[in-house]
Amino acid sequence: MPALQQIVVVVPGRLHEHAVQRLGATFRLVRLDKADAALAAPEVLREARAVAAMTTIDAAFIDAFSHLEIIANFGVGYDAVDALHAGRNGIMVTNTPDVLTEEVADTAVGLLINTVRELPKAEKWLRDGNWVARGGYRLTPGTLRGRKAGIFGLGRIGMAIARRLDAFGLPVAYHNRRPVEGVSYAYHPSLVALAGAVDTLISVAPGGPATQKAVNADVLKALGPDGVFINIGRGSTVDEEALAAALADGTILAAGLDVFADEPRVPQALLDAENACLLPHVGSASVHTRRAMADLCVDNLVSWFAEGRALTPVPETAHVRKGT
Ligand code: NAP
Ligand code: 8YV
Repeated sequence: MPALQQIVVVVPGRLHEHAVQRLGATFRLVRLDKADAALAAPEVLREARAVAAMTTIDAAFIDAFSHLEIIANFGVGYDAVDALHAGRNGIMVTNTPDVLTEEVADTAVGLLINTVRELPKAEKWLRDGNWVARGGYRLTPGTLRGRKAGIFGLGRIGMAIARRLDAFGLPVAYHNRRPVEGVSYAYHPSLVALAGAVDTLISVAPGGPATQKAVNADVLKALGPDGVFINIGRGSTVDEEALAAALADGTILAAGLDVFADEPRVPQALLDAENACLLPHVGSASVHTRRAMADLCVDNLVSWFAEGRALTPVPETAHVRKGT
């Protein structure tokens, strides 16, 4: 496709290698160390028509380009991209939904079981020689049996988690801004009401101003002393100080966290919490799923420039149409 080969696509920061290879083979690829317009040559700022990224793309970076048409985000969560600003300026933003849904739901349920049944600690017990020297690992205070699950963010991934919990025999309730049509799970109009009605809260809500520190001290108190909190969504949705305090003083039983507010930095108080199971943001991190995300990220750009339409626009830019 020679026409595509003349289109300048900027990749700031790191990106999945398969995406980089496809972009290089299809477009005129320009790499920047990070999303800082000062690092780009003036002709790149003038000529670039697309950005593909898995890093923060703010309004200043967007505004630095004079002919930018589309930003392809690697990841379904696009809270790091100023999509509202892009949409207001007629710039399309795409993300990578669906292709990671089942993988992330698998991870969420794995994290829940690890948290409640302490499987990583039990394995460490064996590897450290304690099984021989001291006997079996302790009976876990936590169990999935008899639990009631609440999902904060019953969207694509939330539904996939709910289906898995159905199979585990756990009743499911949820909180979104509005009830989901055609779903029989109990709806709670506030997060604190949901937390009060369940003992297992799973957050898979997007990041951003509307969900900033939504899981706060009140929510954790409502969850109660047998409460388990799982976060597979975004770290910014949690008041991490309140969570560490709740874990330390028994306000809740345990937490399983795949995401943190300031990744890759994890607060010391959470690292110190014996009753927290911590993962380094691996929800979608299999070779299979990351490659599918890379393909969808690039396919959005190919479709935009070859067919004139994005495959998976984010809601804030769904109105944006390709000019001539
Ligand atoms: P989705 O289909 O858009 O679902 C998001 C859900 O959150 C929707 O049901 C939405 O319902 C609800 N929601 C949004 N804003 C809300 C608010 N202010 N208050 C209450 N509910 C709200 O997205 P998805 O594909 O399931 O992905 C969800 C999130 O998971 C992503 O945004 C990303 O942050 C995270 N994620 C993490 C990993 C990982 O590796 N850990 C991987 C993939 C995704 P309403 O619009 O009706 O409120
Ligand atoms: C990715 C994610 O690992 O899709 C998302 O929203 O959080 C993960 O699947 C991440 O976006 C890539 O850095």
